[in-house]
Order: sequence, then C-alpha cells, then structure tokens
Amino acid sequence: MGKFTIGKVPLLLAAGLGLAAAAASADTLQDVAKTRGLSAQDLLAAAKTYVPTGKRDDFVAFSSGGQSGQVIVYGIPSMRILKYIGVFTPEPWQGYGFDEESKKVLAGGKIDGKDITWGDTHHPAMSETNGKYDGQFLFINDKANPRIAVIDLRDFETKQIVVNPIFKSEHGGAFVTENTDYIIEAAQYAAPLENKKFYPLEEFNDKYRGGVTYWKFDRKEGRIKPNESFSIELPPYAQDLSDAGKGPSDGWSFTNSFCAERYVGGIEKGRPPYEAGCSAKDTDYLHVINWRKAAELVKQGKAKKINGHNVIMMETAIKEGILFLVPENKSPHGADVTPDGKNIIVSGKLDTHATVFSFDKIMAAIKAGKFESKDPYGIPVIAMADAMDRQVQLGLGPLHTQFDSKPCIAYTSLYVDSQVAKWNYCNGQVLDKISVQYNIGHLMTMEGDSTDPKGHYLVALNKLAIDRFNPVGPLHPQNHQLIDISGDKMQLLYDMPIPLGEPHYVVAISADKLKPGVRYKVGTDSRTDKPHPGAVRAGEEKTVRKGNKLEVFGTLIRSHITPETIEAEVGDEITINLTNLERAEDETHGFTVSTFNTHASVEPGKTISVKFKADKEGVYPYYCTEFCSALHLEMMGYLLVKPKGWKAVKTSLAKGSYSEADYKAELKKVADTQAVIDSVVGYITSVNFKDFPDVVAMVEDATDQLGKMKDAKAKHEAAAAKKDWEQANLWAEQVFQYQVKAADLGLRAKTYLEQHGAHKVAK
Ligand code: K7E
Ligand code: CUA
Repeated sequence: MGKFTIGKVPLLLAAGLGLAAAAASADTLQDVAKTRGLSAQDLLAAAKTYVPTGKRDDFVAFSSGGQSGQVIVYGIPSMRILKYIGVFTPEPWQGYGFDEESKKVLAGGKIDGKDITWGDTHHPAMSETNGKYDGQFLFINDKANPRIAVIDLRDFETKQIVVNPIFKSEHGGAFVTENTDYIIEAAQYAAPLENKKFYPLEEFNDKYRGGVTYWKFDRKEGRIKPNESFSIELPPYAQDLSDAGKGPSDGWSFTNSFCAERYVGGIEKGRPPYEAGCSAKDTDYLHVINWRKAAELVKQGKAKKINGHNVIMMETAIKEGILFLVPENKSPHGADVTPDGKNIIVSGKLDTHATVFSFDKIMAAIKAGKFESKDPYGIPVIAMADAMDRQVQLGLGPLHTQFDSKPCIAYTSLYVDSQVAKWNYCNGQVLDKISVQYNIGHLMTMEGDSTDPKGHYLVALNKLAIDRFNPVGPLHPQNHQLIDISGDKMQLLYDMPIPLGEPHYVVAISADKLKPGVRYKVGTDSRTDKPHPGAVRAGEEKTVRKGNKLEVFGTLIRSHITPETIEAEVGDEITINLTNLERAEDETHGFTVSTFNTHASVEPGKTISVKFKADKEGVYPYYCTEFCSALHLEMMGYLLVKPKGWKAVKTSLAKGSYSEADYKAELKKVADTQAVIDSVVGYITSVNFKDFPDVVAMVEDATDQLGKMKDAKAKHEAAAAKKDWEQANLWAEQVFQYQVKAADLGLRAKTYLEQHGAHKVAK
C-alpha cells in the first residue's frame, strides 16, 4: 500500500478523507464525450463493443487474410486481433516455413514441384456437426493456386495443404457438408483438366472445363484424404461460390457460375472484352449436384482417373441423374443455403434482386422430369420459374447473404449501394438498410451460415476504406465494420482497419465452443500430432555425428538451452531438435541461429527441428527469441563452425579451486532447497491435485527432474569420498540444478491450485 499517492497522501488515506473521487478521476463521461466530440450514439456504440481488461469476447472470428495467405483471428465485439495463422505463406513468429515440421506442411502445397509461398485466401469454413459449428477445424481455400488448407483449432496451426489435381484456379471453396464429410471446392476459370496440357482458346467449348471437387475429410485423423476425394466435371461456365445443403437438402450441393456464355475475350484481336461478352445473356446457371450419390458412383467405379484423381465425367453425371442446372439472374455471386436447408439464396451482381430458390421445387421438377431444355452439354435445365419461391428487390449489386437467429431473417450485402439489406426471405419484405463504408463484399453474422445462427452481430467486409482511417499511403487498410443486429434497426458500432490482405469472407463462432490446448504432450511434433523422433527429456540431451551429419537433441527450459555449445565442421549438415520442457502456460521459447535463416517457436511440450548446412566457418550465436524470463538474454549458446582439419592447440584448462568448505556450503544449499520442495510437495499432495490435468503434467515433470538427482548425488558423494572437491562440488551443483527446475514447477503447480480452488483431501 502507499504505492499510489496523491502528492504525499497515500491513496487509501485520501479515499478515507473523501478526496479520491475528485482527485483520481477528474473526468465524467460527459466531460470525455465533450472533449472528444462524441455523441450519445457514439457512447452507446463504445459501451457495446468495449471489452474491459481481463474480460474476453463472446465470439471469435476467423477472417481470410486475402493475398497474405494467412488467417486473421479476432474477437467480437471488441474487434481485437488475436492471431495471424500462417497458412499458405511463411510466418516467422510461428516458425512457419522456418522449421522442418512446418516446411513439410507448406511442401504439401507445392505445384509441379515448385514452392508457392503465397495464397489468395477467400473462404474460411468452420467444421460442422449436424450443420452446427463444432469448433474443431477450420478450412480455407487459395483461389490463385487451387488449394485447400486444414487448420486444427486445438492449437490454431495449419496441418495440411492439398493441391487440386485438376483445376488451375478455384473459388467455390471451402464449404463443408453438414457433418464435414466433404469439403467443397469449385473451380473458377475453366481450363483443361489434364495437367500441363495445352489447347488453344478456339477449343474452349470442347477442351476447357470447370468442375467441383469434394475433398473427403477424416475427422479422426483431422486430415483430408486425397485418395477418397473426387470431382465432377462441369461445363466451362466459370463456377463461382458453392454451398452445401443442410437438413432436408443435405446430400446436395449448389454452385453458381458466371460467363455461362463461354465467352472468350481477346481485345488485342479486336474482340469485345470479357466483361462485355460474359454478361451478354440474362442468365447464368446454378449447378445442382447430388454429391452423396456421386460418392456412391465413385465407389462403384464409375469415375475416370484424371491426373490420378477420381472424376465423374459429365456424361456419367447426366446419365446417373446427379447433375442439373437452374438459370439464375446474370453474374450471380453468393449461393447461400438457409439455416433450415429449404432455400438457396442467389443474388445477381448485375441485377437488383435476390432469388429465393426452393429445394423442394427443384426436387419436384427433377422427380417429374420437368425440364425446360438441355444445355449444350446435355445437362437438364430446370425452368427458373419452377425452381424458385420468389425474387426480392434489394438494391444495387447484391452479393452475399447471411442469416439471423430469428427465423426467415437474412442480410444481403449490396456492393454498388454500399449497404446491407435486412429482409425476410419467407415473405419477401425488405425490413431495413444501413450504409457501410464502402463497397461491401461479403458480410458475416455469428455462425450465420450454419443451421443455428446466433444473431447479435454482423460484420461488413468492405472492399474500400477510402477516408475512414489515418492515411497510410495509397494502399489503404481494409475496413471491417461491426453492426449490431439485435434490434429491429441495424446499428453501426465500430470500424476496424485490417492491415493485411484483402479478406473476402469471415466466419465467427461462439467463443465457448473453442477449446484450444495450452501445451503439448512433451515431445510432440505439432504438425503431425505425433511424437517427434527428435524429442528428449531433461538430462537425455546429446549430439550425434554420422559422417558429415551432425544431429543435436536438445531441450529448452527457463533460462537454458541444452546444449550450450555446438561444435561443427564446415560442410556439416546440422539438424537441431529442441524440446520445450516447460509445462507452464505461455512459456514459449523461440530459437534461431545467427545468419542461417532459421527460426522456430517452441511452445510448452513442443519439439521442433531446424536444419541447415554449415557452409561457412565462423562463430554463430544462437538464442531464445521470446522474452521468457528474467534471464532470457542468457538463454543462448554458440555454434562453432571450424575449418576442415582444425586442431585444438593444447592448452591447460584452468583448474577450478574448490575446497571441502565449498562442498559443505553446496550441500547446505541443496538441503535448504529440498526443504522448499518438501513443503511444496506437502501442500500439493494435501489437496485434490489429481483433479487438475495441468497440475498433474507439472508434477510429472518435476518428478522427472528429481528422478535424475540420484545419479548426480551418487557421483558427488563418491568424489567427496576421494576428496576430489572439484568433481564433488560440480555434481552437487548439478543436484541443485535439478532441484531448482523441480521447485519452479512445484511452485507454479501450487499457485495454479490455489487460484483454481483446490480443496484439502483426507490422507
Ligand atoms: Cu465475394 Cu471470393 Cu466470396 Cu470476394 S468473394 S467478396
Ligand atoms: Cu526462452 Cu527467452
């Protein structure tokens, strides 16, 4: 107390004298509003978004990072950024693309043997169980280099990247089926399906193709199974967004398209440009696909292998009755299935309407064989009038639609109008509109594309920010605007500049559904979730040489890297495996070696490896890059790369001058420390520590450390018996080192138990 003073009067005393209110807080809300020029509406918005220190957000959003190839994680309603997840692009802080484990993940995204170290991410998708977000996995696509990535939400790390085997670009991914059996990825710009095959544009109609891929997802493994995945060949109608059916429409998927004209531009040759030719007709096509039956057909061997991948050809799809087309207003964009799975809402960018298609009506037409025509490839076309419930005039440039927790309520982004329209898709009423800044692309409501939307908030993902923020040069940040949708009227709450990429879509999940871990099982390769072959426990550290291959098996624990010296020769191939032995939450260590372009983030329990060729002689410090403790700067060592054939000049190493008295002092230190440990152990075992897995992990670690004492103790006693005081002292000191680590863990466990309300147990 007395730390905070007003003049010379301690704060507590001041409070007692009734001085505190005036002195400690000169401001009232009105004062602040007045000085900062805030309206009552601003104050209300601030109160709705402000999350005080120590408190957490209700929802967690996963945003596409656009061209950054990453995922941005932020909280709602505070809009505080929590993390960038490296996905298609190296991310140094996380060591992503700098340690060997994550390099393997990125290597999964190589195309034609070449690294592709960026991505154009558009659509994140949350894994679902019965159409509801389950908080287990996140998927995201790369439009430019057709790929899908899998992120595990236990640790928010990218685990897998798969390359689409038949497309050259894609856009209608990632969208998951109701139980995440498949991840849908539709092509965008038509191209020959065979890899590295050239056909001239004159053969566009015959040789260029679109398609939809259904990636099989193995829940238990948490990985896509390329061998069990398949695609359906589609006409070269630039396929666009997709959505999976749910509830009654589960088993079906919907993908729209633009440029069903199959127009080929070439303004250089005097032809009208793409934009004119691709929007000449009034309609494009919604593709309606029975993916469940398609999966059966693949099992029956009715797929063709293209580039080693199962493809159901259009001919088969038509014959088997799994592929249909429905005209949709030209240049549509979003295809969004309603939470009840009964309708599909499609908006035309060049039209003012949203069309509410009816799954029942589509099924009835298919059942009755009622088609208005066939497209040039023989795919049956259902008349628009037979497939829809209604069209609703919303405004200019409707794009994407999301849903509310209230039945029949939808929100559609209006790109040209820079507005969000709130409307009722059951009766066609437009209920409200709000202006956004500016030119909105996607919008997103809480769990708003699941069967169970949560309402509360909407985020407008605007394409342009223009004048909203402090200028930072010609390249502006993106503007995500938070809108309160809990009342009848939408209310704009907050502008959030996103300083990374052009995000396209975001998904947000109730925060309580996410259950990420705080540590790994000791020795885990986080990218495979399996034990890391390079992991060692404390005291088992070693360096192994085989020919010119030098492999280090080391550990990290505050404030120490083991080993502290690595001796190599020019030309050695060096692998350094490091295990973080910490069990305490947030005790991450980083690791780098000077000038070898290597970095790792080693969270508690994780094992990483970095690999490089020591192709130059010299002295290279290595160190921990996370400020992990008071002695963080001392968490260092040297890589010594000696020239070939270098011989140590014989020197006499300085002998330590240890005495018996030193040894006695050392023993006293050990005994004192043991007393601390005993008291901590006494406390831990007197309470129900076994009910706390975090503590059990720490106790395990501490026991491990103490177990190593026996050997060191035998050594110092043997040396003392021989009056070798140097050996006796150093081994006794080693006992102390083990004790310190154990005591540290014990004290953390004790604190944890006290903070988490452990109770006494009968002995
Ligand atoms: Cu509209 Cu790729 Cu979903 Cu951009 S997309 S906005
Ligand atoms: Cu470990 Cu700094």
